[in-house]
Amino acid sequence: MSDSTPHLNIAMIGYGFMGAAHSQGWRVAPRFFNLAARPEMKLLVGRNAERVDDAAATLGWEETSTDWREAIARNDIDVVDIVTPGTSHVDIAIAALDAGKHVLCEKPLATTVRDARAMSDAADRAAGDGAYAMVGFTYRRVPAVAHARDLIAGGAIGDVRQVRAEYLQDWLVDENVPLAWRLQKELAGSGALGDIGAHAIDLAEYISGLSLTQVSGVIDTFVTQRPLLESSVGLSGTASAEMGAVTVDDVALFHGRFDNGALGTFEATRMSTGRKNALRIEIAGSKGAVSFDLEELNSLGFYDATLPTDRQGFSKILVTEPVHPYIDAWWPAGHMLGYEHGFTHQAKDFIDALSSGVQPRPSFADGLHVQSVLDAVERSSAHESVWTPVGD
Ligand code: SOE
Repeated sequence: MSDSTPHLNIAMIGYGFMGAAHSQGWRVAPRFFNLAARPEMKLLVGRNAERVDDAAATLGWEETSTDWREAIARNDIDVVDIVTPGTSHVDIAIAALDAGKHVLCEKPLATTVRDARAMSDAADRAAGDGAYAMVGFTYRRVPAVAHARDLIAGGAIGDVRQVRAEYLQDWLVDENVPLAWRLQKELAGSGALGDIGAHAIDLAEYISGLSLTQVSGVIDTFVTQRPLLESSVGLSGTASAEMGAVTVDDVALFHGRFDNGALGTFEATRMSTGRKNALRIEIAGSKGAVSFDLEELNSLGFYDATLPTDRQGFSKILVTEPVHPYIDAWWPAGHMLGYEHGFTHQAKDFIDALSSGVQPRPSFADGLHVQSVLDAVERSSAHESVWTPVGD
């Protein structure tokens, strides 16, 4: 990148878990990828002045503010990156898009279909003026995931018939984990369903190239009261003696029908004792199958049913060759990548799209679709798991 490379000034709203991950992406992307514009980590926004100053110093942001409206009002800000709890996405994203800023927004897009639709409409309006919006379904940027999609798009497994997608965590097994924002419906929208089920839905559709049209599901909450947080809205914090109601699901299970007639099973849970961050997808087709597990993210399982029977079997492709997506910017073959690389690839892909004036994916319309699936699962669960159309 030369000195004449244009700059893209970023303002990031929020600085928790995702804020740290996005910062890593903005910081590292220009050092490994040849980008047409250089991201500048200009402004970090958070409500508490002291904490946002500390976060900016740690994560590498130039300036801070305690009001997200400052990011919208400033002419020198090109991109607004939203990593706040779900409930605030709608106001920030629409204000930013209406002001002509590009927007990157964490998933799920919103807490309701109504808000997600308003955001998608705002994104359509802004795209007409050259400002683009993207949702942070980061796992699309894991090389093995992108490779699985390429294989399926190239016909390597034939027609997709079955999809199995599960995202399993266990951080809520402990009943003393306090009532953080991810456990409150008004802040998060839903629980395991929206927080991690949204990833399983997006990945299943992204890898298979299919779209869910109807679902039948059940959601449940096993621990209905948790200690209130004494301070902060983060995942951690001190638990007080007072209890509050958990208003979101701990577990969501559903079946889905895709637009080509394929069937899917989905599970999202933060109660799967022993499973820390197991996002697993298996897709079976008429000529083969692929299988991915985030806990082994450098590899992809592949079964080729067209081989002579005596040679058939799942093989493990180590997705670290320069021919694999994103890899030629990194290390020699076999030198592993990790969780954080997805955020670097996300920053790279976003900047590439903005620089070439094309709509980055997943778009807000894609985010609205996932929100509609989440909503259909909740409605199905409320009506004895009846098959429910996904109404985008
Ligand atoms: C962010 O993309 C995210 O979905 C978090 O919100 C989840 O809690 C995390 O475990 C997976 O990533």
